[in-house]
This record gives sequence, structure tokens and C-alpha cells, in this order.
Amino acid sequence: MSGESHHHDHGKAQHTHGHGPVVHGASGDTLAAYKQAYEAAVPHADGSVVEVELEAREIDWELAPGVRTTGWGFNGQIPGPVIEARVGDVLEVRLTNRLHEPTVIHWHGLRVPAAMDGTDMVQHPIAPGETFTYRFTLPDAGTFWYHPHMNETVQLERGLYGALIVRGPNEPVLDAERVLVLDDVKLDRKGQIKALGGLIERHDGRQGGTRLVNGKAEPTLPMAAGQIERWRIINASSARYVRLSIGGRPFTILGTDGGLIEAPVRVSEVLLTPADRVDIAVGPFTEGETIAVEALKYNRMTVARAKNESFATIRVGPTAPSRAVIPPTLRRIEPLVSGPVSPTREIHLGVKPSLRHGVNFVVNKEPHHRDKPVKVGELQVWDVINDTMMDHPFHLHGFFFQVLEVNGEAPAFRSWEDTINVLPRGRVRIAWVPDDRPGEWMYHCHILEHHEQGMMGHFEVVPA
Ligand SMILES: [Cu+2]
Repeated sequence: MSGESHHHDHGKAQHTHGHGPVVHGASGDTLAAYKQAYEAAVPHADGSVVEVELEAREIDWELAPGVRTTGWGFNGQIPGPVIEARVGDVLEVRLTNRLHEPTVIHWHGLRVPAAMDGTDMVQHPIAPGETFTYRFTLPDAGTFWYHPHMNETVQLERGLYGALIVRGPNEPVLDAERVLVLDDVKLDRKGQIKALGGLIERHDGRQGGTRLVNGKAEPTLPMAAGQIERWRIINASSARYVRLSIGGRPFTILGTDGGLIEAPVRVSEVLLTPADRVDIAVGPFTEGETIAVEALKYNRMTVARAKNESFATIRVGPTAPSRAVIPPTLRRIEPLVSGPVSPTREIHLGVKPSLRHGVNFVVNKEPHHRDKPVKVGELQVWDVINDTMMDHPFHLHGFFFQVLEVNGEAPAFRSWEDTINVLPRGRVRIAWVPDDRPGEWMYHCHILEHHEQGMMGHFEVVPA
């Protein structure tokens, strides 16, 4: 399959929208790439095949004791089941769609073949009643997540998301591990998820007043005194930025989107944009303490005012022994760039006036921008430039990047990321190298309403 014909076939699909009619290129090409990827997915020498059945369907969701709402979940739960595997395993997921609308699953942060990326660029939507099998090898350890990539403002808001944990051979040993998926929902007076809409919501993105941890409103988290836990945190909100604080206590960053960082970093807060992940070491605390897990006021220049808001409360119980060891070095991350470098491309995140919507969200002046292809093995240095007056979380599908500069300054530490915040009128310089996974890829703002309105780009990775 030549890069040329591939590009041509998929070029037709470039203007597919969130839930508009989906126009695919030659379906034979899509199917051939899928079959090839499916067959190429074999476990590494000591790996195995992790098989998971997922069913997307409506559920009776108990957000809090006595508060029930109709949600959509995987396997009858919100979030969906935590999928756990090891580096080198093959993950095989059979998804059955029991919704009344089509869906697909995107494996956020995973370096999968293009055909398994779960967008309507690379596969046909899975119709109600149909089953589709995703199958790919897991090359990296980290905290990832899965979610639909169709009609996302509805499907994610209703609860279709779940955590995906891939463990590496040299993980730090802590006393316990928790996966915390953060979200919010906007409920009406009957406790049901409010219908989407309104100019402010289109502009700000939907931010609901009910804050959730693992599908429950402001839960209590019991924790043993004297212990240090690893928390894997995922922000699954449509638009909410979480400036995470744990009662103002110091905690330690161990990893970000693309797994462990080089050395632990002590902080007292960390910002998670929508789709961001962070792994942190939390504790030790003293018996009897109650500690607020909250989002500090973060002004992302929305119409709605920012304030401090609670997500959960830690209740510290009796002391338990600790065996936690956080090594001074977690892993080595080779820098992709050393010294001065010029950007190979500029990506402008913008808004355009619209008679119907007030504003439209665009990339390089067009909604659903068609960007130039990139070649396997060629260093990419991209300047992501925010021409608007509000924050946007930039997400690149399928590849990790290193952040070189944020508004001209080097970041505090080196890491692998797939989502990065771009401040109003700000500029973020990222570097990445397309490894040998040709095909159709995309980047977009992860505020779901902005993504839906067109703040995204499509591009092809072509063979060297
Ligand atoms: Cu945005």
C-alpha cells in the first residue's frame, strides 16, 4: 500500500464531523489496514493476550446515595472497567454497541497502529447491535484511558470512559495503588443529565456542577495512616481544568501522560487539563486527619467564574506498615532536541466569527483542518500557538511528544506527553518523531465542544 494512494483515499474523509454523516474513502483500504494491524499484534516473548469484552449501553447510574440518573456506561458501570496489562502484552477488546447510536473507541495515549486508533477516519462507526474487535500490542507503561471518538460531547458526558493501566518491568513500589477518574456532570432539577446546548456551553465547554471521582459525587477515600499510595489520576471531564490540591500538602509527581518521568518531583499542586493524566505519590498522613482533594480556582478565561471546588475527602484511618520506596531515578528519557531548533510547522488554534454559533473553533483558520503529511523518522518541531483569549488543551493522537518550551521557557522537567495546555495568546513548542506507524492521524483541542466545532487537524504519517 503506497503512501500516495492511502493519502488520496482518506483525503475524502477530511471533513467528517463529530456526529454528521460519515464519508469514508475506499472501504477496502480501511479494511486491509485493519486486517494487517490485527495480524501484526503478537505479544512480546514474555507477554500474553489480555482479552476484554466491553458493552456500551444505558445504565441506571447511582451518582451518590439515592441520586440516580440515566447514564451510558461500559459493562454497566461508570467508569468502565479498569483494563490492566503489562508492556509487551496484546490487548484484544471486543466492543459491542448496545447504544441507539454508532460509536467507536479511541485508546487515548496508546501507540497503536493507525487502523486501531478508533476514530471515524480509520474505521467505520460501530452501528447499534454490532461488535468490533480492537487488537494491538502495548509498547509503553503508563496511565491511559479509553473513550468514544464519536458524538463525544454526549457519549463522554453520559459516562462512556474508562482507565487503562499498562505496567512496566521497573515500577516503583508503593503501599497501595488507586485509579481516580475525575469528571463532572451537569444535572437538571430531576437529577438527569441536562440536554446540551447554549452559547456559553459552546464557548466554554460543558462544565457541570456535580464533581465525580470514579463515577461518584465527592466520595470519601479511606486511607491508612503512615502509608504512601500511588494515585493514577485521569481527567475525563469535557472541559473542566483540575488544578489538583491535596489539602495543600506536598505530594510527588512520578509520571505524566507517557509514563514515568526521570526523577520524582515534589509539588503542592498540579494542573490536569481535560484528558491529562498524572501519577503521584500521596501521603503519609496521620490517623484521624481529613484532607480535601480539591480543584483550586483556575481561570481559563471562560464566561463562567472559576472557584475552588471539592472532588473528594481523604479520611485517614489506623496506621499500617509502609514498604514504599520512591527511587531517586525513575527512568531515563533521551531528549529529542538539544540546543536551538526551528519549528517545522506552526499550528494556530483560533476562533472565527460565525452567524449561527457566535464563534467557530478552528486550526490554521479552517475547521477540521487538513494538515501536511509527516514522514516516518523525521523530527517534528511544532509550535502550537493559541490565537484566542482562552486556554486550550492540545492533544496529539498516537504519538508522545516532549515539550521544549512553554511561552519561551523550558518546562520544569522532561516528560512524554500527549496532551498539553496552551495558554491564551500562548505558544508551546513540542518535539516528536513519527515511528513506523503510517496512516491517518489527528490532533485536536480536548475541550470536547471545541473539538466538535472544528478545532482539530488531520494529517498523514507517510513511509520514509
Ligand atoms: Cu479548546
